[in-house]
Amino acid sequence: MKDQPKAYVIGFTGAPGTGKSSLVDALIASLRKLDRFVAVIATDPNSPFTGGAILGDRIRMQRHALDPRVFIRSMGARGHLGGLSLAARESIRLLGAFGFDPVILETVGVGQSELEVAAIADTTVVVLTPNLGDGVQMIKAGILEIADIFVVNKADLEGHHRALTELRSMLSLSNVPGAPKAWKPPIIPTSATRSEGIDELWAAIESHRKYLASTGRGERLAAERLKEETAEVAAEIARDRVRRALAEDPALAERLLEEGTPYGTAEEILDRKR
Ligand SMILES: Nc1nc2c(ncn2[C@@H]2O[C@H](COP(=O)(O)OP(=O)(O)OP(=O)(O)O)[C@@H](O)[C@H]2O)c(=O)[nH]1
Ligand SMILES: [Mg+2]
Repeated sequence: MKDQPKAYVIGFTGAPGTGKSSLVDALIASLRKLDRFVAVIATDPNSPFTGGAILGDRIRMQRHALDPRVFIRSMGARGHLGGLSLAARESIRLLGAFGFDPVILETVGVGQSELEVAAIADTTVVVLTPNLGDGVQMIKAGILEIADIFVVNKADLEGHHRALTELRSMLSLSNVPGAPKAWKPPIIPTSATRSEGIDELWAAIESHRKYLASTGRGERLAAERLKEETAEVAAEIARDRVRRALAEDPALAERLLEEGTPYGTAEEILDRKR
C-alpha cells in the first residue's frame, strides 16, 4: 500500500451552474501543459444514471476527450456498493495506481454531497458566483468548515467585486474565538470561460497540499479516511449478509416477524460461521 502511487484528490463542489466543470476544464488544460495525467470523476448524487447535467459536464470537457492522458468519467449514485463515495474512493485508488495525479472529483453541492466530497478530497474547492444568493445558502449549510479554497467564479460578470467583499466579510465574521486555524482558506477570483485566475487557483491548491504535507495533517487525515472507509465497507458487507440470510431462510424471517427483535436477529446472523 505504502508503495502504491497515490493520486492527490481535489474536490470541486458548489451550487448547480456555478462553473465547476468549466473550471475543471480550464485546470486540465494547465495541468496538461505541466505534463500531468489528469482524471476527473463527475458525480451526480441526484441522478441514478449518468445523464442529464452530467452529460453537460462531459461536453464542457470535450476538448480533452481524445487525450489519452485525461480520463473523464461520470458516476450516478445507484448501483454501487454503499453509494457514491465508496465507488469513488475505489476508482481513485485505481486511477492513482495507473499514474493519474491529480484526480479531480466534481459534485453538485446539494444536501450531503459536498460533505461527502470533503471526506474524500485532500483539497476541497467550493465554487461560488457573484449571485451570492447561493453563496449565503452554502454558507448556512456549513460549507465554511469544508472549504479549503473558495473560488468566486464568473469574475467577468457584474457584481463580482461585491460578491468578493461579501464573502470576505462573511469569512471574517465567522472566525470564532479560540485557537487560530493554521490554514485560512484563500478566496480566488476566476473566470473559467476566459481562463483567468486558473494559475492562481492551481497555486492555492499546491500550497494547501504543501501545508497538509508539512504539518503531518495530510497523513493523519488519510489514516482516518482509510479507517472510516473500512467501517463503511464492513457495514455494507454486513447489510448484504443480513439481507441474504433473511431472504434465504424463511424460518428465520418468520421468527423475526413473530418476535420483532431486529438487534437479536442481526447479531445471530452475523455470528454465524460462513
Ligand atoms: N460568464 C461566465 N460564465 C461562466 C463562467 N464559468 C462557467 N460559465 C457558464 O456557466 C454555465 C454553467 O457552467 P458549468 O461549468 O457547466 O457549471 P457547473 O457548476 O459544472 O454546473 P453543474 O455541473 O450543472 O452543477 C455554462 O453556461 C458556462 O458557460 C465564467 O467564468 N463566466
Ligand atoms: Mg458540472
